[in-house]
Amino acid sequence: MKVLLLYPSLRKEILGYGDMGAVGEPLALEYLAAGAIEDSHEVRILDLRLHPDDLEPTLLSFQPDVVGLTGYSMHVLRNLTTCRLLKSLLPTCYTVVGGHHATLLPEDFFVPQIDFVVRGEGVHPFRALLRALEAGGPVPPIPGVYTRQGDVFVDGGEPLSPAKAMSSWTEGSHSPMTSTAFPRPTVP
Ligand code: B12
Repeated sequence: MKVLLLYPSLRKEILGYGDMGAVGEPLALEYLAAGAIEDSHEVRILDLRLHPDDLEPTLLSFQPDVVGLTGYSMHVLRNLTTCRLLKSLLPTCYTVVGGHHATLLPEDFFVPQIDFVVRGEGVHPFRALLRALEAGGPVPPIPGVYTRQGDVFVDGGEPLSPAKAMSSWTEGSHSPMTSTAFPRPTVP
């Protein structure tokens, strides 16, 4: 199958320093690609932070069967818009979202333009999903994967590795989401 993996771009809409202020290689997508290539899928990664204008041309020239999107919480709205555009251009292409926000709040992606939401570790469920899609017929329950069936998303079971382990606060992480890590200063 032809698989396109997308890292979203926000330009300077959310972070003042923009996409290029703190850019790392799209490691999650590289892991997913490595797994999919093992199963002989044709895979491309498009990092929209570096190539913000290439989405439509790539969709139209590559004609992927499956598009996988990663993202943090700040990327949710952009990923929803991207999937809507994608479905309007390629109605039969499957859309899969994963990453930090999909792990924390998968229900934010329970919308018609998204077909699968992956929680937690992604390589094994993504491989299993691609195999199932390639085989055709209904997708069996896959741990960590929510599958859209009409208007509802069906839970394939707990992820193989605990989703919480990916998001819980640990000393040394750089962006705490809890108020205990950086307590508010008391105002005299
Ligand atoms: C390295 C890192 C960075 C690096 C590199 C980031 C980059 N863009 O490449 C730097 C230092 C630059 C960085 C910056 C920021 N970061 Co940062 N960062 C991390 C860190 C420590 C590891 C992320 C990583 O590379 N993991 C390795 C990859 C392989 O794992 P993964 O992304 O989780 O992917 C796996 C699964 O999620 C899943 N998956 C992921 N995508 C997809 C897609 C599909 C289709 C599927 C099926 C599966 C799937 O499969 C993958 C393999 O198992 C995490 C904390 C953590 N411990 O995870 C925070 C973290 C992701 N960062 C966070 C934040 C907030 C930021 C900043 C916004 C901070 C800021 N205020 O500036 C910036 C954003 C920069 C930017 N422009 O994008 C938050 C996100 C919170 C959230 N709710 O979204 C985290 C979770 C830290 C935290 N606990 O708060 N970051």
